[in-house]
Amino acid sequence: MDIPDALSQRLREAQHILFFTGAGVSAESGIPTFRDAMSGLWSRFEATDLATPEAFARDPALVWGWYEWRRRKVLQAAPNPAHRAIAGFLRHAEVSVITQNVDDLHERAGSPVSAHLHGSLHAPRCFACGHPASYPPGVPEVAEGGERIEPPCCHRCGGPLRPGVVWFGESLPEADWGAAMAAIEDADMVLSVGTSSLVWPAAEIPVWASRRGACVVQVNPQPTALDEIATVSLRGPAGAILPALLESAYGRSGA
Ligand code: BV8
Ligand code: ZN
Repeated sequence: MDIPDALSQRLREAQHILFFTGAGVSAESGIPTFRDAMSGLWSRFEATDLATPEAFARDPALVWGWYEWRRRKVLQAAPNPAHRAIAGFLRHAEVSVITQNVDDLHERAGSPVSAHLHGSLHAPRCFACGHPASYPPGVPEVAEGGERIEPPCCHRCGGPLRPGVVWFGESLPEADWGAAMAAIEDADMVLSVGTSSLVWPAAEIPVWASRRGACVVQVNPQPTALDEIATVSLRGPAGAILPALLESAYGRSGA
C-alpha cells in the first residue's frame, strides 16, 4: 500500500502515538468482530442485547456459553501483523494502546496495553458479590454451533461467575478510562484501527484528541462515523496497512 509522504513524515516526527483499537485489529487473527460474533445458537440475537447484565440474569448459560465460545477463539488465535506492527512502533516513539477489545493479542504481540476500556475475557468475577475468579487451564470445549454452558459458582458466595467484560449500561473501569484521558492529553498522533466507532463513550477518544490538535489517522476497510473528523482514512485491512505505515515511517530496518 502506498503511504502518502506527508503521512510518513508526520509519523516519523510523532512524539506520542495513541493507538485506539477495536475488533477489526483482531479480525485477521480469525477472531470474529463484535458484530460478527453472533453465529449458530446466538445468531438470533444482537450482540448489544446479549452483552448486558439483564441478558445474563435472564439466561446465564446462554451468555456464559457465548463468552466461552469467544474465549476459545481467542485462546486458539495468534497476534497478526497489525498487532506486531503496533508493537514495532514502540521502538520509535512513546506509544499508548487504548483498546476496546477484550482479547489479549496486543499483549501477546509485545504491546503493553494502557487501557482495556471494555474489560477482558480473561478475568471472570462473581456476578453476585464481585469476588475475582479464574478459569481452569486449557481451552474450553464449546460446540462450534454454540451451546449453553452453566457458569461455574463463586467460591465465596456460590453466585454465578460472569465474564470480566464491561457490558452495555455498565460504567467503564475508572483506571482504564483515566489512562485513556491521560493519553489524549499527551498524544500528537492517533491511529484509530478497526473500530466501527459506534460505542460510547469510547468512540469519543479520537474526537477529543483531534480537538486537542492531534493528527487522527483511521484504518478500516469500511467508512465509519470517524471519517468526518479523521485527518486521513486509509481504506483497507489493518494487517496490511499498519506494517506499511511502520515501514514507510522508519524504513525496512526500522520495521
Ligand atoms: C456506559 C465488551 C454509562 C462486551 C463492549 C452516549 C454516552 C454514553 C453511553 C452511551 C451513549 N449512547 C449510548 C450509550 C450506551 C452504550 C452504547 O454506546 N451503546 C451503543 C450500542 C449505542 N454504552 C455503554 O453502555 C457503555 N457504558 O456508557 O455507561 C454509565 C455511566 C454511569 C453509570 C452507569 C453507566 C459501555 C459500552 C461497553 C460495551 N461493551 N464490549 C463484549 O465484548 O461482549 S462494546 C463492543 O462493541 C466491543 O467490545 C467493542 O468495543 C465495541 C465496538 O465494536 P468494535 O470494536 O468497533 O467492533 P465492531 O464489530 O463494531 O466493528 C469492527 C470494525 O472493524 C468495523 O468497522 C469493520 O469495518 C472493521 N474491520 C473488519 N476487519 C478489519 C477491520 N478493520 C481493520 N482491519 C480489518 N481486517
Ligand atoms: Zn460471589
